[in-house]
Amino acid sequence: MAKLRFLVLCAIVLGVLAPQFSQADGDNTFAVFRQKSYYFSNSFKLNWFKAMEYCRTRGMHLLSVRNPQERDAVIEYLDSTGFTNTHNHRIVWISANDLGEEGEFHWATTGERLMYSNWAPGEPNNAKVAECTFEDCVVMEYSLDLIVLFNNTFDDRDCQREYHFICETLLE
Ligand SMILES: [Ca+2]
Ligand SMILES: [Ca+2]
Repeated sequence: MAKLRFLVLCAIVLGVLAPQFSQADGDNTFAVFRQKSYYFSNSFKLNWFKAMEYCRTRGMHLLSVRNPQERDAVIEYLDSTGFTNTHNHRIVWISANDLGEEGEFHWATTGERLMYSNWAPGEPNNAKVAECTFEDCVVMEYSLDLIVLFNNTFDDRDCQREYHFICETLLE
C-alpha cells in the first residue's frame, strides 16, 4: 500500500513538473502566442510542398498571414526565438500560392483568397524559373541588409527552392 501511495505521488509530481521541463529544454522554436501555436524550422529548410507536408505531420498548417494582426503576432513570435538577433536576413515559406491559377493567390491552408497586400515593391512578379516554370509560392522576407530592406514583406518564389518555414495551429 505504501508503495502504491509512493507511485501515485511520483505520478503527481512528474505531472506537475513535466510542463516546466518541456519549456526548459531550449526548444524555443515552438511557442504559443495570442492563442496560436507556432513552429519555426530555424535549423533546416525544405521546398514549399515538403514544408506543407512537414507542418501536417506535426498536426499543424503552413503559416497564413491574412492581416496585419497575424503578421504582428508571428513577428513577435520570431523575435522571441532569438533568430532575428543573430540573422540579418530571414526568408520563410508561407501558405500563399498561385499554383491553381496564375496571378490568383490563395492561402493553401484556409482556401481564402489573399486580400492582405503585403507585397514587397515589384512583387509578385511571377519570375521565370526554368522552361515552363514560374514563381508560384510565397515567402515572407525580412532583411536588414544595407542595400535592400525587407520588413517581413511577401514575394513569390520558385516552389522548389528550399527555405525555412513556419507552421501554425489555426484558430477554430
Ligand atoms: Ca505565379
Ligand atoms: Ca517574385
